[in-house]
Amino acid sequence: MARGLLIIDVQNDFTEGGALGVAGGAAVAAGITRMLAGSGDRYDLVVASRDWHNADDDNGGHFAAAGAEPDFVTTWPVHCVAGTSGAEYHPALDAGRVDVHIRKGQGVPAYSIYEGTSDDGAGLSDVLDAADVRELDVVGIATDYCVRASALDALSDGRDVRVLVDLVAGVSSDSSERALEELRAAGAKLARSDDKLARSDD
Ligand code: VGL
Repeated sequence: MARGLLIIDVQNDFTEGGALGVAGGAAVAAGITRMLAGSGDRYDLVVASRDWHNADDDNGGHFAAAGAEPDFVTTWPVHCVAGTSGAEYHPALDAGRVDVHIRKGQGVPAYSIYEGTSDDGAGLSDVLDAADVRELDVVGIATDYCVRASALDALSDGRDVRVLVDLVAGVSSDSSERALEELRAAGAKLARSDDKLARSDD
């Protein structure tokens, strides 16, 4: 049985200075790189997602209409447009460690990595099955949106899921805390990248 790492949306637009910058995003990028450098054989498979939206439409209402204020819950500023620097991985993330790249959100809101496809057109479940990955650690941005949705889908997909709480960053601290509690109630373990459990009642 193999263990995999899911790196969710560690992209310039979701880090400080980006279109939808999340506090702590750059530190998450650097922390993931540090973890992978420190224990290179910890994961049999590393999969990373990128939001990859269309430039010329509102991506199914995901982008706030021109002139309207985004509500930062279901509508957002323009972000992660395919091919722009905002959609690239943050430079502190060592993308050379990524085995499979998943892109999602072309014309639609797509919070979960399960909504995307690899460069070969495969969905995540098939990618994980091909490598016999049953155990998954989840890290990235944003705790309360794409990390939450991806980890919930991984649980529904029958994987053993741990969220590494020192390697996630969220849009708001309240909704991030709620998301972590929801994930724990759904069966995820909350752990730290040093392998210690983050919550004693897990
Ligand atoms: C995300 C808000 C809008 C995320 C994506 O990656 O969590 N958040 N689009």
